[in-house]
Amino acid sequence: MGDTKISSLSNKHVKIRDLPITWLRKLITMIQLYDTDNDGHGGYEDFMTLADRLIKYGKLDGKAADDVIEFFQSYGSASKAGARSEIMAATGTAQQILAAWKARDNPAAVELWRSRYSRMFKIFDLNSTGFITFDEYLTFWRIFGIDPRFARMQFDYMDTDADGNISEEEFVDAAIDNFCNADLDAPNRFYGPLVKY
Ligand SMILES: [Ca+2]
Ligand SMILES: [Ca+2]
Ligand SMILES: [Ca+2]
Repeated sequence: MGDTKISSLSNKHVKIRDLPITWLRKLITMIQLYDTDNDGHGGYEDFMTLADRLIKYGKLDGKAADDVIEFFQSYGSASKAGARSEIMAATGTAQQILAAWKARDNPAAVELWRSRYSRMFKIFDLNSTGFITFDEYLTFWRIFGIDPRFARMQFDYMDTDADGNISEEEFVDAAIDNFCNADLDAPNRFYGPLVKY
């Protein structure tokens, strides 16, 4: 695979066309899902739309609804320093992809993603049981508008101990693998079927 060679390239000189195609498709899939207003990149308004959808579909109110808004506000904010904010500050899809590619090789950025996805897990654990059931998982697909026919396949893929629920560790590991794994045959579909590119 050409992945090792690409990872060792100086990030400054990486072009979109140099990136492994499966990883690129995963990133474009993710960016398109977050880009709810289709202006080419995931920005603050998009995150607020996702928060509204989750509150509505999850029938949340009170503190649960406040937590969702706070989570998406912090996730969508470009004001904080670090690699994550470089992704959020990017104003186009290509810029956002290249910033994400750089973040992938940065342990501090990956740690930040882990903590974001830990919080995301708690948000989608709608009834705070400490695990995500398949029904709760469908809410995740619904707010992003992903075709639910593929939800069971991905749920079973993430459920590595096959206990019928997604634990926080399973959720975060799958999210980070989706983001970091540049193998061409990577089977993880954390954000659903990949877009064509
Ligand atoms: Ca947008
Ligand atoms: Ca739950
Ligand atoms: Ca499990």
